[in-house]
Amino acid sequence: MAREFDHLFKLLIIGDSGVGKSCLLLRFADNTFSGSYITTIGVDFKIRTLEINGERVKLQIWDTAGQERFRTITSTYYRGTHGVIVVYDVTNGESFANVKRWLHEIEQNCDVVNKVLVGNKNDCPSRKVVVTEDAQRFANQMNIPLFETSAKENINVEEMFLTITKMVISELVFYHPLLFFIHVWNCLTRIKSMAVTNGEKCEFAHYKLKKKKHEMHYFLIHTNVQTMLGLIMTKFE
Ligand SMILES: Nc1nc2c(ncn2[C@@H]2O[C@H](COP(=O)(O)OP(=O)(O)OP(=O)(O)O)[C@@H](O)[C@H]2O)c(=O)[nH]1
Ligand SMILES: [Mg+2]
Repeated sequence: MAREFDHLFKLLIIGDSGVGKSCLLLRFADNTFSGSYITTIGVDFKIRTLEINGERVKLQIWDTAGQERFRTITSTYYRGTHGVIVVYDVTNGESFANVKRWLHEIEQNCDVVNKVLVGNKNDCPSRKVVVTEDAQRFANQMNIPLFETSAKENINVEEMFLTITKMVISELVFYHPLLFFIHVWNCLTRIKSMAVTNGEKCEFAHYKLKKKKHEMHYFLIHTNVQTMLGLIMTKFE
């Protein structure tokens, strides 16, 4: 029986109240948008499964409440999180200023986690107060990718979720040699079954197989270098 998914990741959306966290999630999970504002109470979540490089990735996306009165509840939801999406509203300077506070909260609750910074409501130039250059400079300083999105107009939403998912995958593959081998094994099995079941796709599958082999060598070298460096470091500690 085919597996339902190859990876299960938990993503968390945080940011000030009213910046559009729930709308981003609704756009990504259900491709819908509503102009009326219903503040989130506590936490809510939605699931969407993506196919990335032939692997099924199930995303469990937690949408937290931005309102101060729910802060204590929200902090418990950081446990087991693979990626955090920090949202501000490009039409609200205060929500951008508060991003530092949200990043600090992540630091206090997670050891190492993938992050993206999202400037939402990027659909009305006349109301925009957080200019792209300032946001980009800040994102570079913090070493976090920046996305300017619109849940309303469906701009950059899919790209943003895809990027953070790929960041989580590459980190997993990079830091855990065992997972790397499972990943390669999964790819090879999938490509093989594709080649068997679909005659005309054989050539394409063969090409992908060759490409995967290159990737495998690349990652092998990297993981070995990582391990060696780790060993050297422990000798000097
Ligand atoms: N113009 C515009 N409005 C948006 C966009 N995204 C959300 N909104 C509006 O902003 C308001 C707040 O959106 P929500 O998604 O509920 O905000 P939230 O961040 O989840 O707020 P809390 O649950 O209180 O933390 C709603 O009225 C939405 O219609 C967008 O991309 N563009
Ligand atoms: Mg909400």
